[in-house]
Amino acid sequence: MKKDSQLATAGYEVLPCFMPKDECLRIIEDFDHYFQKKLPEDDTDSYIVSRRTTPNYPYDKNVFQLMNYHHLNGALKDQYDDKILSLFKEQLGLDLSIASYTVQLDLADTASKRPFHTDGFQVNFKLFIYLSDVPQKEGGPYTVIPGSHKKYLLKWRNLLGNFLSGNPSPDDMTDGFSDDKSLSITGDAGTAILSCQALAHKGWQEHSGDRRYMLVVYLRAGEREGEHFNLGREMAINAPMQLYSAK
Ligand SMILES: O=C(O)CCC(=O)C(=O)O
Ligand SMILES: [Fe+2]
Repeated sequence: MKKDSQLATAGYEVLPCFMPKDECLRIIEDFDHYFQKKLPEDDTDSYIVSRRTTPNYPYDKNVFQLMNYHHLNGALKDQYDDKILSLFKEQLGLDLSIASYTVQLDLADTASKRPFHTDGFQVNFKLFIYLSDVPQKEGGPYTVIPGSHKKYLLKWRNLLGNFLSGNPSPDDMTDGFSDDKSLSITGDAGTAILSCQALAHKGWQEHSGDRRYMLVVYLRAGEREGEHFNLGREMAINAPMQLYSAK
C-alpha cells in the first residue's frame, strides 16, 4: 500500500470538475423521475432507500438514496469505472472494484443528521460526486476530520462506549471527534471526493439551504468484484414520494 498520497495520509482527496455539469443535471432529472413519478422496476435491482419510518433509528430522516443506479444508466460504468479505479490505484496502490453507483438526495435537515461515524470497522472507500452546487455549510457538505482514519485508539474507545451505552449505531464517533477539527468540503456540481470511510465523517448537520444531490460510488476489494449489492433493501420505499416540485 502506498503511504504518501493525500488519500493515504489525510484520508480524502478533492477533485474539482470531475463530472461535466450537464451530466450532473441529467442524473438529477433521472433521480427525480424515479423518486417522484415511477419507482425503478423490481427486475432492475435498483431501489430507493429511506429511513424516514425506520423504527429505533433516529438519523437521516431526510435522506433518500437510489441504489444500483448503474443498472438504470448503462453508460455510467463504461464512462467511469476505469477512471475511478485507476485513481484509487494511483493513490493507494490497491486493486479495488466498484460495488455500486448510487444517487443520494438530502433534503434540508437540521435535526436528524447522523453525527461523526465511520462506515463499519473495516477500511473501505467511497467516491462522492456533488451533482448540485454545495457552496457553503448551509448546503450540508460532506465533512471529515482529516487524518482520523488513523486514530485507532480513539475509535476503539468509541466502539466500547457505544457498546456499553447500548447505542444501536455502533460505529458512531462522538467521543473525542469534534467540529473544531473538521473540514466541510464545499464545491460546485461535478466536484469529486475520494474518501476513506475509516475517517470520522458526516454530512454537515446545519443543512438549512438547498437540497443536495450527490453520486455515491461504493468501492470494495478487487476480489469481491461482482458480488451482489443490496444495502438497505429492507428499507426500500414502495411508492413514489412527491416531496418537492422540480427546479
Ligand atoms: O451525507 C453525507 O455527506 C455523509 C454520507 C455518509 O456518511 C456516507 O456516505 O457514508
Ligand atoms: Fe458514512
